[in-house]
Amino acid sequence: MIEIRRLGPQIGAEINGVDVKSLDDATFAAIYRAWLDYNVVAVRGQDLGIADFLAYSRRFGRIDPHPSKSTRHPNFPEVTLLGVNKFGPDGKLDMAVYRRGAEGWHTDGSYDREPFKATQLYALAIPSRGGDTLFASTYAACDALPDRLRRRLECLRGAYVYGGRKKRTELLDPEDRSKDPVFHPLLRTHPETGRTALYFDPNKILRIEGLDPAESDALIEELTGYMIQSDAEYRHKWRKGDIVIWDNRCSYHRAAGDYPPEEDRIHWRVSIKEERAEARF
Ligand SMILES: O=C(O)CCC(=O)C(=O)O
Ligand SMILES: [Fe+2]
Repeated sequence: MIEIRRLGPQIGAEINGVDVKSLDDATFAAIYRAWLDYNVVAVRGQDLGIADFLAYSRRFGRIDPHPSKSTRHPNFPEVTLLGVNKFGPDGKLDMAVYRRGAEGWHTDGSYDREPFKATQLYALAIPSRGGDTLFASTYAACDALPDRLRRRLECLRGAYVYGGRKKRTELLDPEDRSKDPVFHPLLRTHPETGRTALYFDPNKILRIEGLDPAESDALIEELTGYMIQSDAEYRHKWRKGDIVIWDNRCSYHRAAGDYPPEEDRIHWRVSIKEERAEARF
């Protein structure tokens, strides 16, 4: 029997009592509903092969291979490997692999014309300490904006590229490192819940369209201050066999990036986009 338990005050839910390899449509619909309601969902205790992980992930939408080609699974390009090849040929810790996702709060795929709907991770190896993933609600960030700021954001868009202003593009192949920016409104209505969220990523934003550079920098700094609302966070402590999916349309996340580097922390990861046409089920 499926059991859904709320974890954080606004976001985060845990699901027990299911095997995602053999879910009927009604049980999947309950997981999907919980995900829309709680934005981050952890399904515990799964034992999956890579084809199982892909088949389950496709129930949420279309899987898109990540632009970081060097971290793709060699046989399954839609799957990104996290925590694999952490040490270079010289034996040195590769910080871009070890600290992937730990450089700050972010939403995945804002550099893409069609940003990621969801990101899903499956935990294959978990260190003895550290290595949590932190989440925060961007609905709450939007609700916290003062009226004057919210009204100002209504007609503004951000320009985004992979690597942002700091040009953190180490994980990309050299020929993929300079792409044109894409534009997204700073306030976005979630297409499935109808709620408005702050859509903003300080690591990938270049500037705010139509503002002079000083104004744009000042607004980026001001918005950064609203991202994390303390009653709207959830911190996931991983167990091997967890599948965690988060909704990039209404949450931020970051890796803690603090586990003992000599230990393994390995996940399969997929980026999921909106379905093009057909219904999901
Ligand atoms: O490894 C993690 O905890 C999350 C990394 C991350 O930001 C991502 O996979 O998008
Ligand atoms: Fe991320």
